[in-house]
Amino acid sequence: MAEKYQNYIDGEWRDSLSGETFENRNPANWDEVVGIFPKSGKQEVDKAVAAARKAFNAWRLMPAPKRGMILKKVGDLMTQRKEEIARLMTREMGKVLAETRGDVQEGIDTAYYAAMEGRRLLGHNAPSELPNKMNLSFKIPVGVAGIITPWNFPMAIPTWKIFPALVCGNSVVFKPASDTPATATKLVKILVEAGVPEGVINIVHGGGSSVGMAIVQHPDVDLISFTGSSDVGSIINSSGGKDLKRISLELGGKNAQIVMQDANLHLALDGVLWGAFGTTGQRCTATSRLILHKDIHDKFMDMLGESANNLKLGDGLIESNQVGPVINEAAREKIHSYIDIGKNDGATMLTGGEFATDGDLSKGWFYKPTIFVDVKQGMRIEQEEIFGPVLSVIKVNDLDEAIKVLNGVEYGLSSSLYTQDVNNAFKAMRDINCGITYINGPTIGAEAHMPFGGTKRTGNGHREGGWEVYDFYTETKVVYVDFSGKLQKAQIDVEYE
Ligand code: UN1
Repeated sequence: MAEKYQNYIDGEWRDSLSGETFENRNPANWDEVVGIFPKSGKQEVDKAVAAARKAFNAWRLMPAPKRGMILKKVGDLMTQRKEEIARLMTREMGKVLAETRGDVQEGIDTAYYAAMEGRRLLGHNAPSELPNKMNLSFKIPVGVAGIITPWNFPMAIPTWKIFPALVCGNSVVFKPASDTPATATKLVKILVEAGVPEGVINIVHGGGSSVGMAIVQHPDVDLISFTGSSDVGSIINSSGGKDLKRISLELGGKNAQIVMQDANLHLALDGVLWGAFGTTGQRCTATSRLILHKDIHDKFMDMLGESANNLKLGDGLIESNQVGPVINEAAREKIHSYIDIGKNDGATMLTGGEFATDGDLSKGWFYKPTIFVDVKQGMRIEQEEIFGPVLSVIKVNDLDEAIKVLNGVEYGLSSSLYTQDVNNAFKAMRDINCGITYINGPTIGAEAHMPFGGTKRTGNGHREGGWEVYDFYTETKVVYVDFSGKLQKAQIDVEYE
């Protein structure tokens, strides 16, 4: 029997009000039901938001270092349960164990960073223009945070949002992707066990258009943090934005790796295999374009085509497998639809382009690593986010052209340049219009303590991770203290020679 899961609202585990449920199946073996979840909607969201609002006042008054200590315990519990969570995550969304362990580790790193941030949350002080007066600023929480997360990093991404939200003193209503509700529930159980009070953390399971939109439109939710597609992000932005909510969006990518003629080609090969086919290409940071200098194009393609064919597909629970399935049937259909699109636009398919169905693979959503060559700037496979194991290769004449191609998309998340020439490296660091650039590393693998996010349609200017995210989850409060004992007027009682 598959395990039955519940919502967590106002300190209680509860079924949906209607009693309706949805199933979550293993993408590597669709016969396996991982769990049964409450199918919820606006009414459950209303209850969760009311609980979060009620709990907010006491939580905001708890000293931030004490809130940080709860997050320290969260990190310790995640460390103890790392393997158990990683295995559940692999069953739930398919990526291989080494990667789901990494996903949990990213959450642990985020917990310990948040724990110590409870002792920082620094404000400023600045001199006053008047005597016997002090000016300072400090951070205060925003209120109720609505957190909506994707399935590709089912632990790391929720922690990027929930941990800073909590340490800053906000209460949280959390809607995880309906493809990964089990991992999300594990996280909430850990938060509760570590001592997050009733009502401060709530989880409501269900679809984006029901639960997600109810959170975005709720008048008592003060801020929204969402990771997902640019199209959904744009809907959230207009819907929540009209009520002047604070909104952080981390959206799509069409990330490219450039390989120059002077690069270490073996290093660049390892980089592109990991960047393009790790997580089955389902990262916002995945390498979906490879921009090759003309002098090494043919040689590099010989090396790459063979290596991509040798990648071992299979159930991520088996340690020797390198590439898991894609998340679900709709995703596989979408990926496959790009094969005809690429061919019709004139690209040449070098390898892949079909479902992988040998043996046990026939029971899951497996797709062969796919490479297109002869791709030209502007083709749809070169412009659109496919979110699967599909790589488009573009040949260029020099670095200027490479950067122009790299920048010529509507997204700006991650990017990479392989070169041994220091001048090329610095030029790329300056001129690539993305939130993240790797030199001699693949486009994936951001570290939890660094700001994460992108330019253009990748987001709306906010960053997750690192120190910057703490600005998103706080308001700046400015205080002036006048201890002169008389009325002093700024700008007026100031004598300048
Ligand atoms: C994502 O794909 O949304 O940098 C997040 C990386 C990971 C996070 C990816 N640490 O690839």
